[in-house]
Amino acid sequence: MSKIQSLSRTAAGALCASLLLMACGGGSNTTGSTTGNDTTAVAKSDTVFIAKMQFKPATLTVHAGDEVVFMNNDVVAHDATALPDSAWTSGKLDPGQSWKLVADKSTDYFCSIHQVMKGHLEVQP
Ligand SMILES: [Cu+2]
Repeated sequence: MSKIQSLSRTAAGALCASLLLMACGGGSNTTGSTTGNDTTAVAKSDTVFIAKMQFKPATLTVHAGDEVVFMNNDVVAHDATALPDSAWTSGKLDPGQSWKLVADKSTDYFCSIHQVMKGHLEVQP
């Protein structure tokens, strides 16, 4: 069992490495011919993991329009709810569930189920 796992991990690592190489190759081929600002318009996706009664990272910095995924990796249900006015909420996320938010403006947030759990989303223009 452990042998199979380490084999597949190696395969995944090799795949990642070759993808990285391809990405690098593509980038260097096109750098001279495309306008330099293209990448700033591409929305990214970042993830806040929920585990052991904490949001990780506790402060996440993104750009407006980026996607923020809240992923519950804990063994109990949580949510993510904007403070102080509940401008948005994930609703209850059971273990293994996730929820996506498109970042709009900076805000504190918390878990309304466990109100000591707090996080901050820093949104840059
Ligand atoms: Cu919670």
